[in-house]
Amino acid sequence: SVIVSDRRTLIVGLGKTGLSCVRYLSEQGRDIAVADSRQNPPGLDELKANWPDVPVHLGRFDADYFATFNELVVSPGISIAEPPIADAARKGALIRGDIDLFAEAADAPIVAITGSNGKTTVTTLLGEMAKAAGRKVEVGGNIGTPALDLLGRGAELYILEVSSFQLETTRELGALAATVLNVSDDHMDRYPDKMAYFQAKQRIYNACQNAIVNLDDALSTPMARDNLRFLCFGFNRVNPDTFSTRDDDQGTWITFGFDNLLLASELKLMGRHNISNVMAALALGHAVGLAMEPMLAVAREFAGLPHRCEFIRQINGVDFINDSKGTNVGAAVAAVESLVPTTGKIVLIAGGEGKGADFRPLAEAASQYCRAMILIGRDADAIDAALDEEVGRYRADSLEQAVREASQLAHHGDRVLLSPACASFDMFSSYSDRGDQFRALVEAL
Ligand code: UMA
Ligand code: ADP
Repeated sequence: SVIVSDRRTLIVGLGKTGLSCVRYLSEQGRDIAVADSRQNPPGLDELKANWPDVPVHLGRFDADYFATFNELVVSPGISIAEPPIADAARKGALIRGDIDLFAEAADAPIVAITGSNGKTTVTTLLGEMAKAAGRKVEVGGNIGTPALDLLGRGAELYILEVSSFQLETTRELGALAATVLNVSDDHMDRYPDKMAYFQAKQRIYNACQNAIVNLDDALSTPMARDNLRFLCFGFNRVNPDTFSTRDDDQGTWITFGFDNLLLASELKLMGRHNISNVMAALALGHAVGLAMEPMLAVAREFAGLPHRCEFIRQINGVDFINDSKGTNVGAAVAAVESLVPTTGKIVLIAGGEGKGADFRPLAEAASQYCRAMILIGRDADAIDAALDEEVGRYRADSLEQAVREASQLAHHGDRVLLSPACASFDMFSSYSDRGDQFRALVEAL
């Protein structure tokens, strides 16, 4: 890339991402400033302590100030449609994000994972597989550690979880292997329509070498396919270059090409969606040359992450399951479908901040599999309105009341599932806070 000596960069946002950009760009000796719309953003103390000379502009974004920069590095929590940012872009400023800076600087191959659901599971699983296969790997991005903070640690391979927000500001990621795991409604409060969300996700394939395509979701397929190699995954599609499944009298096999790799029953992960996640991780790993045996050993041992279809305890024959990370409709539907007990039904606790989603797919799953729904949070009404009449529904003002209600409604053999289909910020500080409170309440029953 060309180093323009008079380039002035405004870092927009002072959360984790903003700070990582300050750290990286100041190391590069670049002329930077920071803006955050909040009066007291989270990274302020650290900025003042370590980079006292970097100018900081707090409070309402000022279009005139933004227009004095020719490059804006925008954090994912801020929409690039915000007028001061859109204006600066119109005047010729380059709008980019931390992943774009990372792609330019990365000194080892990148594996990139996006999708509406399963990102963190696949990213973590693949990270473990790469370690087991003897690679020096750094894992980060949307999963937690900002991508730029992974640089300079001697990685041989980077594995990044990337969100649609991060992809909007990424021009050419140039991944060795990348995937859109699946696409269902999410973040409809940030996008004008589904197409815009889908297009943001598609940018993960820009300048990519190996696309890992989910055959069960057409929206996973790259739109542009020049010089792109395909490796596929999907259920019941045994084929060359495809990770798939095959059923026989021993059960469901996960396959590659025509070979059986392992039985789904050997996995500690629960649910059909996790079989898909395992196939995706194997395909990504294979695309970057990881050996199969260590990958399979990790797949067998991996027990999943907290708050994702996590079993808490059984009380009087009722399982309690924490899926607090089920923060959109697609996730909650997958959790319900995966967890229906053989003899009983599901009592589902859902609700929160709905992000403008269409709840009809959840209503359909509820009609089929749920004994009752307990609705909480800001968008309880929106979910209620989507539900069929015959589905029993109850309102709860607190998670505590919801758990109590659910445990009373559940029959022997049922499962009580917290999979809210919504963000948590109306009642909790985060999805993990919501899940931790749920766990504590269930343990206290
Ligand atoms: N904010 C303001 N004004 C500002 C800047 C930010 O109000 O000027 C608000 C945003 O609206 C948002 C919050 O601050 O509510 C955090 O935004 P941010 O961009 O500063 O976030 P970071 O702390 O940098 O964390 C981001 C990701 N957060 C978001 O995309 C909102 C983290 O993903 C990610 O782990 C981190 O970068 C490192 O890469 C979190 C997330 O919720 C876990 N991601 C969404 C998801 O998974 O659904 C996309
Ligand atoms: P993300 O990082 O994309 O939010 P996670 O791996 O954290 O994904 O999983 C979040 C939730 O999404 C899970 O708790 C589960 O309810 C659902 N989920 C996970 N994988 C899939 C999948 N492949 N398809 C549909 N839903 C999924």
